Amino acid sequence: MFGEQKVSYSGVQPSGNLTIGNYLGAIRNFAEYSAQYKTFYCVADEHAITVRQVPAELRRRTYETVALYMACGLDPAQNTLYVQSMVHEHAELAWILNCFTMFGELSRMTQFKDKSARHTDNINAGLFTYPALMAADILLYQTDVVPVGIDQKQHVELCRDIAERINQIWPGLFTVPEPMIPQNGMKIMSLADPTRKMSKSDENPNAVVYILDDRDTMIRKFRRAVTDSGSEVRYAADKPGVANLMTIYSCFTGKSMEEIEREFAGVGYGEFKLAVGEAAADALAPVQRRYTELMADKAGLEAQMKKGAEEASWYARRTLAKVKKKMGFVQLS
Ligand code: AQP
Repeated sequence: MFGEQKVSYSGVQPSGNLTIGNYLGAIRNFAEYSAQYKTFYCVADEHAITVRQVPAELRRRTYETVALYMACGLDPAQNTLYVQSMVHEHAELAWILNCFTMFGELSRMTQFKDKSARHTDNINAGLFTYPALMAADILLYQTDVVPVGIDQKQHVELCRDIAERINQIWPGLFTVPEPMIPQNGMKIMSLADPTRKMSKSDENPNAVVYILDDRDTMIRKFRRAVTDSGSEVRYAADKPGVANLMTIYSCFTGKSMEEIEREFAGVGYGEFKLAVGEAAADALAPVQRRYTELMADKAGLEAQMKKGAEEASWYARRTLAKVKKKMGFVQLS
């Protein structure tokens, strides 16, 4: 809560090309919140370097992510859209929050366990303390709600614990945020292994559908998606591959699971997978067209980044100044 205004905050890492998981679990829901909240959306480039990045690619994907946010319907006049590394208060508050975050808490984070298992050659301290930076992102803006996919719920819960711990010492210093998780699309799974989350950094490109994949590529990937034994299109726990495809189809068409089961009763998986691919391609075509227009205007994107960073800094500075004063840091007038 900033003054009288309720705040919504979320971010996406430019750590790879954005997937339909990022889209359905997070970005496509973002635009609607600006009616109700003061909204902040960040391109989390500082989070991205917890895994080794190629600098030129990180830079390119930062532009692309800003353009994709806008192509997915985020109007910069109504939402503060900015790049994390352009607002230095994030890194500063993260250090302070590190000093209020326990080793045991960080050790329990499933994302740390997953990513340290996947990147055994680079289990760096930033990967471990990632949730303290994420808490800083959220708490800097006195955030009330954090729209995220279910994979990020554990980090938002830790952020709440950190805020409450600090508020016990200095009551009211931080707003304690709530995660806001969409009912449908909360976790889109890999097309190659439906027991694993679809992730933009997955090394198998056939496991992942990117927002910017062309129509033929999308359809080909869905056609190859792992399904289960049998041939019935039915939503069930013992059919994780089909259930995942049904979730994707439902998100893109708005149809319920019962409607989908009826629509594909008696037809094989082949026809169903083709329909999922076509629905995804149809829904994403306008986003792709708008994205191409936005990317053609690099100066326009940079102007947007500058405006967003200035807006975000105004809020971030105020919270950080209050926190530093409470910490006992000398503040010169
Ligand atoms: N598969 C998913 N289903 C639903 N929501 C998802 N999100 C990510 N994957 C899925 C949501 O997208 C938002 C941005 O995520 P992020 O970029 O901050 O990081 P992440 O959750 O770690 O996403 P990735 O794609 O898995 O990135 P990498 O591979 O770099 O780790 C978040 O709201 C997230 O919940």
